[in-house]
Amino acid sequence: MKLADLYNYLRPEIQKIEEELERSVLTTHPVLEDASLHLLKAGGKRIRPVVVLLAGNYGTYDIERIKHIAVSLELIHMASLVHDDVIDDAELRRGQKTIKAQWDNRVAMYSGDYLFAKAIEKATFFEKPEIHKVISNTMIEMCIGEVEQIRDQYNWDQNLRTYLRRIRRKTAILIAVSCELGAMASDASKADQRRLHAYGYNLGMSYQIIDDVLDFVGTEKELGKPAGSDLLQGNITLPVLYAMEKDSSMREKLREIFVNEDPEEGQMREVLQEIRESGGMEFSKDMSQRYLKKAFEALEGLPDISATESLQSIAKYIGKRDH
Ligand code: 2DE
Ligand code: MG
Ligand code: MG
Ligand code: MG
Repeated sequence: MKLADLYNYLRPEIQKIEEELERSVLTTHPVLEDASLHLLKAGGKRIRPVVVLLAGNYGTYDIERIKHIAVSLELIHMASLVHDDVIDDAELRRGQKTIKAQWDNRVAMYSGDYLFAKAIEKATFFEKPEIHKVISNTMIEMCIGEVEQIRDQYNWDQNLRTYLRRIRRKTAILIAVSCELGAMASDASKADQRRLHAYGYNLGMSYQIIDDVLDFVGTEKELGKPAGSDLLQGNITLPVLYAMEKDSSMREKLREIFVNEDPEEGQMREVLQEIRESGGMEFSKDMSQRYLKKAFEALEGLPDISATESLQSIAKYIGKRDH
């Protein structure tokens, strides 16, 4: 099954989530509503709600029950992006202007808070205390991830472990719990909840590593921002770590050109090219594929139902993603 087929087959459910999302951001305040709708209408793959719905099939499937989890997790994701774009000073998101660019940082901070509040409102429908606990922990981990990313900016001496820990917090955990909670709310077995968590975690890791590769090899049009933005902002991702590990003069070179955190354009272009040619792209893609393989393996113990096939399709799509 292809990803488009998967979305087609889930169409009525996705439609329902879409309507719930739209309903939940409506408010009497025009700016908060416009800003939230602006991000919502910019689209997105809705991976988190989709995996919540799929995971619901491993227990007693009830869309009326799990839709609240799907919507809440997507709202948390959206809120985190609105705040992230303030921190990263980003102009574009999903091919549209970010809230901070269209309005300003203050509107973005409060729109983000507003989306969080709406996510919490949905939580009133969650029946199990365990679900609240998992979500709170996830949000805490995401905050830690962002704070550590700031701490590690321009730190040319960091290692693979700090990188993996960072991407686990900023991306993988939310996808992992989306899978897990869909199953938990549907009373799936503990073993299946664990398998789905492992699937989501490995899928998220694989996804973020590819995202970090694409930041080097994608075109400005595909990325919606200039290539090399991560490095320019001092965010050290896997290809850079590899290039520095392979040739320590690269580490010194980066230290030098980023001495004032503002590299000269020509030097930046040169170093980007060197990283592209370092073997770091191949190494990173390879590591991404290894996580993907683990995601497939996590699915092995699950029953042979169409949801399992759909989760495989999502993993296949992530493996082929090139922009
Ligand atoms: C995106 O990372 C960051 C996602 C996590 C944001 C978390 C925040 C903490 P990127 P892109 C802001 C607050 C959130 C809570 C409490 C849930 O690498 O390239 O900047 O998409 O991603 O901008
Ligand atoms: Mg960002
Ligand atoms: Mg960021
Ligand atoms: Mg990125």
